[in-house]
Amino acid sequence: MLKEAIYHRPKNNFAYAYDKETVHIRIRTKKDDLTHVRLQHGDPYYWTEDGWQYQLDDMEKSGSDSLFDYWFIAIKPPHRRLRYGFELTDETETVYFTEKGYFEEPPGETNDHFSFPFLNPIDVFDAPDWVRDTVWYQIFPERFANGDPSINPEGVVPWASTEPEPDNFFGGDFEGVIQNLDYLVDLGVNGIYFTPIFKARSNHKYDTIDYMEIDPQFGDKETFRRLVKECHNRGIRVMLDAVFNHSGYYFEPFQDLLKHGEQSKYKDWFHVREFPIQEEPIPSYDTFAYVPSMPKLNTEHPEVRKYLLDVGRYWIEEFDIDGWRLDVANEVDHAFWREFRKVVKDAKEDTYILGEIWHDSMPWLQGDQFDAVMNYPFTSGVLQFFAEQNISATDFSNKITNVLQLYPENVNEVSFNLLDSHDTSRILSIANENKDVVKLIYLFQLSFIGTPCIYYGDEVGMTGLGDPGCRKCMVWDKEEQDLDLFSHVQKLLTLRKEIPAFSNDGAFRFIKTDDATNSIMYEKANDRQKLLFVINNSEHHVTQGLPYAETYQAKELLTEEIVELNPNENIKLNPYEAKVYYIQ
Ligand code: ARE
Repeated sequence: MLKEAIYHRPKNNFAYAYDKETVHIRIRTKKDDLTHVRLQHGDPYYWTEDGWQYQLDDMEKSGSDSLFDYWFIAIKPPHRRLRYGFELTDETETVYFTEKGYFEEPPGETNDHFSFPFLNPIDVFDAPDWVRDTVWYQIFPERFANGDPSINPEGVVPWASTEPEPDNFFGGDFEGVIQNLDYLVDLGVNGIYFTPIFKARSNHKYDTIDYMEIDPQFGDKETFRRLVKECHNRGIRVMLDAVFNHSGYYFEPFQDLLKHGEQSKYKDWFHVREFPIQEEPIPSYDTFAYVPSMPKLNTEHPEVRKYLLDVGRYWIEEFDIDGWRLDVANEVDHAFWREFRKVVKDAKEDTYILGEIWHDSMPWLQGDQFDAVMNYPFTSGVLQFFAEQNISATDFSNKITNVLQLYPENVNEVSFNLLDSHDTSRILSIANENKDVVKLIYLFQLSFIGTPCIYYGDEVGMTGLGDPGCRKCMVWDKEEQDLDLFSHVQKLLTLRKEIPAFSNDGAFRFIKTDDATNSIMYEKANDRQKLLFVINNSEHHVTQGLPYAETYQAKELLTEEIVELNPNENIKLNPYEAKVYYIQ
């Protein structure tokens, strides 16, 4: 037994409250090392003359990656307290593992065990219920639709007349979004994430001038109010982008600082390292990256905190928005986010808080800060396997397993799973414009655990490399839209809505990964439904044996054919073909 590989730590992704009565326990061991793992657990205070009273229950191997196996069990401790240890068995020995190390016999002293002291309901990670059933659509407002040319910004160029540049304008606005909401309903999404809409100079609006004002090129507050209402009338939630890490150059307090230097009353609103202020060669104040026009805000300063918290509350209370996406969330202090959570949940209990973090985000996902993060680790696994075709099927399953083990299950169920965004190349371009591959990617994304997001225009086959190439004007001309891709996404969204096991009510499990054929098989299942996904991510014809010993009737959901799944017959797949069997 390789003890050095064994890892467990309470109160994070290895031991957490799943709901008000259930604790999930996981342990990591070396891959293929152990044959059996049991959890020894009991109430710390339940003693009789025979000593501590505990139970031993089997843990299930819930997944593996390239180095490790992960074991899982759900426990409902009757008095919400838990003391526990692990019984670990390999081919040659059984040992007991607790907070104090390894023992040959189960330790009788509960002091030695791991402790989950008490399941306090207020500490349970609790994202709004509606999020689990949400499919997001990301809109970059300058580029979605120009519905009111009378408010075009200066120097606007005709829609799609040229490539997007870092500083050109096409005049997208709220009216344009309102006019096209039925298109989104038809597609089947039910949440919109808007990149920033507040007053700013640039076309992307990440350089805020005034957080309490709508940028006039998008409309006014009345138009925005109408936009939110029209969305809500159609069952669509609205999430805005909060750029609280930094302000824009023309934000009044920063202008005051530039003007009055050390004498400015806003001196401490920012992080000035040295006066006089200079922008070159690198700014003498902290910024987003080294961008001088994005001075970092001092969120520890009480006035800054108050101002930004008021912003967080204002757009909820006055306009009824449903969520905040937090820009550069990991560079802002945790204390601020804890307060932010209180304020926005107080304004509306089921507000969704999504942090923009590209890395491991467990410290923000403990229930006291964010409800989710943008799941870029998911993105990178999907892109590498499907779009870039530079990792094997096994590497892919290792990566995805890793993503699932990184966070608690209740966190995974609301994780924001994106394929691309306004910061990256578009999915079709990353996939070398191979539409069949993109169809497989949508199948995987839309059948996975979490809440998927579609970047505007991807569904009709838009392309574009990087920022600003990915920010082209939305294609509205039906002749230029890829309607076949649109129908594919639409169909998957319908399946996600109609079959609970397709979405978050089905547990995800890889069944097989075949490196020789570059194909994968996974299952989504709950007590009532079972779905088998078979995906051929290669340019060859592929056959795969079934993972079942019995014969089943099934409906293939993409073709709607009724078929018999016979263990003696192979499944045949064309190049880049997928099959989804709904097993009866
Ligand atoms: C502009 C130009 C770029 C140029 C950049 C730097 O367009 O071509 O490279 O300036 O001078 C906004 C605009 C951008 C603009 C930028 C600066 O949308 O167009 O870029 O402002 O003016 C990291 C951060 C993450 C951040 C990304 C971009 O961690 O928070 O970088 N994303 C948000 C928004 C952006 C926005 C800003 C932040 C600033 O989503 O749209 O940019 O408000 C790795 C790292 C990540 C890194 C990621 C991407 O994986 O681990 O930490 O994210 O790559 O670089």
